[in-house]
Amino acid sequence: MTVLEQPGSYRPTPPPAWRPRTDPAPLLPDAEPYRVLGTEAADGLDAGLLLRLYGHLVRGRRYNAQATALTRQGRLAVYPSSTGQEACEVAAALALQEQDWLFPSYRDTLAAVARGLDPVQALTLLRGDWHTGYDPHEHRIAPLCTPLATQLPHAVGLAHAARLKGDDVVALAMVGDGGTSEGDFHEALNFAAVWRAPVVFLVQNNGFAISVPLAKQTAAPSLAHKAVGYGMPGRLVDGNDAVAVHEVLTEAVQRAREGGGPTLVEAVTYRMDAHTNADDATRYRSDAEVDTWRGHDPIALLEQELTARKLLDEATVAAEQEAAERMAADLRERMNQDPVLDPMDLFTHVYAEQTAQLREQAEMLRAELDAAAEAAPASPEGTQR
Ligand SMILES: Cc1ncc(C[n+]2csc(CCOP(=O)(O)OP(=O)(O)O)c2C)c(N)n1
Repeated sequence: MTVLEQPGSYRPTPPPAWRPRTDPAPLLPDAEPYRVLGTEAADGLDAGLLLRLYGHLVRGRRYNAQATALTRQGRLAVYPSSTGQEACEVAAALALQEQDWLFPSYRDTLAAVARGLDPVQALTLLRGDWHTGYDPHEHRIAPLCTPLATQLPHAVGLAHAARLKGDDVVALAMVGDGGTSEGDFHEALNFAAVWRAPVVFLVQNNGFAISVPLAKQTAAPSLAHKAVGYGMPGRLVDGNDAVAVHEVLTEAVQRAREGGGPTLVEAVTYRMDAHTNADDATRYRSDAEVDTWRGHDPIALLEQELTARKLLDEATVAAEQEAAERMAADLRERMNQDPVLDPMDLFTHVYAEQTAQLREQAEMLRAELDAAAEAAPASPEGTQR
């Protein structure tokens, strides 16, 4: 007699004993973002580190202001400012060792510059040029990535490959809160955790993905909580506290280097400027909200700590401001020079061996350029724009 013929007597066999494969408790982020400045944790901090961070933050803010001004002068096509987020940018760069790799998004110019990239080269792409503008291998900085979150699987791939080769390399990948909704975010974190790849994911939660606020982006308790689903630790940090971000990232990088696997860090911060110069932020957020964040400014927080510890005097502030002005003047001057570009360059790096179709297109362009050069009076400057 079957079970169906005896409905009242059916007793399901209990499932095999189940327990989580990983204890989720140690992976959970703290309830509150981790802070150092203005707390007891700041006692005994290395003065050299504080002053180094301060100098980078001051120059970084000036860089954002100058690059934004260059968009108004038509020298840059677009600039996504990281004003308000400088602590994340600088700490990300300083947490890495020389042999490590940085995978930035379009907003992370400052991180690239803090890692040593020429400030002009960092703006080449945003100037409307067709290529990255720098050699990614020279400073181990991947191209500033515009398609959201695609830099994350690249970072995981590089880190995993480095480990297979036995190279001591950690990859730090930066992404915005909006980018966490992309499939690439999921694929990168899942692969990284399964393979224990030496990667650190830094999410800068700056409140918005253009006009979309975080509440419409995710229903998760925090973005750091997402880490638990992949089996890696999630850390929540005050993204405007440069020392806290530096400490958390340095720990995560160290953990990755020692074979401990990836970490997801959510830095809670705020984008003080509009999404880019092409955006009007007043259409989706209030001045009062922006003012609240002005009271938690990353540079002011560090200045307060330095002043309280008598590490900052007027002369030091003036010297840092002067250094920032010199950097801005140099940036202005070099960005105001017209680059001389060869349109034929378009074909140079597409394939190692050019296809017949590309060869045909290149010949067509060559002929058009030659015809245009014959028709117009010769220009010694070459092609300008
Ligand atoms: C795959 C992809 N989809 C859409 C866009 C258009 N886009 C550019 S920026 C942006 C918002 C991203 O916000 P977030 O990830 O929070 O980073 P933030 O700009 O705040 O630094 C969107 C949707 C894009 N660049 N790539």
